[in-house]
Amino acid sequence: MRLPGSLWRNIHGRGVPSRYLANMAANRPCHVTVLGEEYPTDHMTNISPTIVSKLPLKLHTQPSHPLSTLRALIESHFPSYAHLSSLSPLVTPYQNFDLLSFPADHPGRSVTDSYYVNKDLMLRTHTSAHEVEVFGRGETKWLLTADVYRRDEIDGSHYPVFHQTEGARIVSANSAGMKEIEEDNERLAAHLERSSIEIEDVPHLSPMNPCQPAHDPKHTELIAKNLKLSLNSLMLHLFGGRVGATAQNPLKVRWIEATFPWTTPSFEVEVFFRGKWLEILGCGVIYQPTLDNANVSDKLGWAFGLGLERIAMVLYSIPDIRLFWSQDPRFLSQFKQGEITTFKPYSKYPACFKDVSFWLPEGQTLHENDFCDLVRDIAGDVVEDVKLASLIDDFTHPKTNRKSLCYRINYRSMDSRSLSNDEANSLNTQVVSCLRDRFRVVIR
Ligand code: FA5
Ligand code: MG
Repeated sequence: MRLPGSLWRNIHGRGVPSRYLANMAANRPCHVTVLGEEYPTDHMTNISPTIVSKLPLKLHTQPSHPLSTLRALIESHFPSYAHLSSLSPLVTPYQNFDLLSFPADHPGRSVTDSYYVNKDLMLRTHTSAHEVEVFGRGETKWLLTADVYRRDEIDGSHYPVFHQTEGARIVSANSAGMKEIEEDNERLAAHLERSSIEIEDVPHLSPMNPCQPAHDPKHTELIAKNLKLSLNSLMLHLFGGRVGATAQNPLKVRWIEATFPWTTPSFEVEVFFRGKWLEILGCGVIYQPTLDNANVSDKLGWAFGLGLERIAMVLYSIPDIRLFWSQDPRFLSQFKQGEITTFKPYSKYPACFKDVSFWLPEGQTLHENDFCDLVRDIAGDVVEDVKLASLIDDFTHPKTNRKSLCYRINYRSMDSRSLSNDEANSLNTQVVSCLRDRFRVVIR
């Protein structure tokens, strides 16, 4: 891996540690600077300069930004909850995965899916990474909003950084705790009955979505019901009236069974918007070992994780996820803190497609996320999407056994000015040369 010197810095200590020699051999600098701190690199290091540059931005705390208004709107619906929004994105794989019972071979742990500073430190891939820590501090009802990072493809609804709000509630696992939940369920059900919302539900428990061995099924039913009522009422608060949800045309919400390693039963929620079901959150009854890890074994409860961009794209009619990162005054000046307004698109510049066709060295593969990160490091937000150009171009030569790939990159500026063909060519030339250096490919 070769990265620009501004971010990666070699530190020459006394003597030459073996890690230093290993990094030299891999053409990898010894240290990386993240949020002003230096960290040693190793074979897992894959955090890129583009990603590092996003870490200080915290869009969900920037006044007037749609993500900040949405965070405040969600918080206002849970006034008695603790509201957290300043936890560091750097977590250990132990926090992000192990404390939540992710199996050792879960694909989310791989360097193709997650960003690692080194083997012991990574960027959180979800806000659930903080569950054990926050429960361990004694919080019983809380919301936590934060930036999360995942290596992913590039298109209009996928960006390697997005924002989530985690919400959780735990109560004592005794009759007093269950009474508290039952009373809340009655209150929420009465409120929802009077509202225009059409809910497609699934049973709280099923053979594929079972109760935990440590739980009384009656308690699980009450907790799952409280989770569903709390979230249905949040959906109504967020979407009701705003996106044309009226008595004649009620808001449609659909519950689906899901699986998460640290909840069971588990669910996902989709909202019907402009003719499509949109997945906006995952949730469930917290797996008891997660609460044991937080030293609150005498409690039980629920947790959810909402995707803020997905919801904001619906509420504000924002068509492209890159726009959230725009510094263009034509974007930013459209929004005021606390107000949900319809985004007015400004002139869209023409797309500029460039193909990159190459042979991989024999036996070598190239993960699409590695290719996308390389392109983003060079072209930044000027790249709108990256697609495998055609299946024909993804083939293995019968004689040489070498694999050939062709990606089509769409360069298009979403900000300030049109991108000239010369500029797109120059970016594409840099992509090609970086691809040659980093992956030893042969350009076709
Ligand atoms: C999670 O991240 C779980 N941590 C949610 C959870 C929390 C489950 C607590 C149980 C208990 P998932 O990967 O499905 O789950 O992401 C949650 C939401 O984040 C999705 O529903 C979606 O709205 C949003 N999301 C996921 N991936 C992306 C992406 N690449 N771009 C934008 N939003 C995304
Ligand atoms: Mg999901």
